[in-house]
Amino acid sequence: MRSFARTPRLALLAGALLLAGSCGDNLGPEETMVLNGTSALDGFVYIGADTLAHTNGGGPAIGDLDGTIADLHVRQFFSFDLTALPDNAEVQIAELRLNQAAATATSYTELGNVLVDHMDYGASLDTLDYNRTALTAAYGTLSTTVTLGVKALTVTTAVQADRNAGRTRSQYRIRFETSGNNDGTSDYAQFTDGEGSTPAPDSLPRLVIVYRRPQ
Ligand SMILES: [Ca+2]
Ligand SMILES: [Ca+2]
Repeated sequence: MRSFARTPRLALLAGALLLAGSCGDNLGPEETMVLNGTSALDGFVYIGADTLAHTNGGGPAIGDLDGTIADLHVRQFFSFDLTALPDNAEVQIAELRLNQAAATATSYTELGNVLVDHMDYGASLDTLDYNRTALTAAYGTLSTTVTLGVKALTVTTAVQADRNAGRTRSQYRIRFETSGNNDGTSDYAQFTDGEGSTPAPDSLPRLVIVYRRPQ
């Protein structure tokens, strides 16, 4: 239901842009491309007693796992291949859609909201990416609640920046505002990765891009 609730908003925005665009510019009609996440590049990174980067399924999560290992923190990463977009496409709207498949009951009250960092972590995911300097840190808030389902964030300027810089991927890191609290109880959420390896992998990672091309 949540994913349906998001769709009209995008359609509404797209409609507004279409009206604006009809006032004399030389751009063609809106076109929409839905990009799936690149599963080989999405995954999670632990830091702490068990530092590792994992891209092949497993147990993706953000938050802390200190119920198992003291002060072990984890973040998730997502990557989208932009090369299918036409070279002359002018991005009008882009929306990141990630499925929250699980969350511990007090994860948000203890660690805060889920933030998105706009990243360039390149052609591999490694342990340095946990703390790698973002292109834009705290680009936006993806989720404020344990409620499961698809969470959406408008990332138009991030995708436009990727295109302007000639990057072939649009990449994101998600994390809680507080990385972890080392309270002896694991506090985490799980967002579905490209392999669909979380519980309830109903919706895989998506980047929806509305663009127009010169006529
Ligand atoms: Ca993966
Ligand atoms: Ca904890």
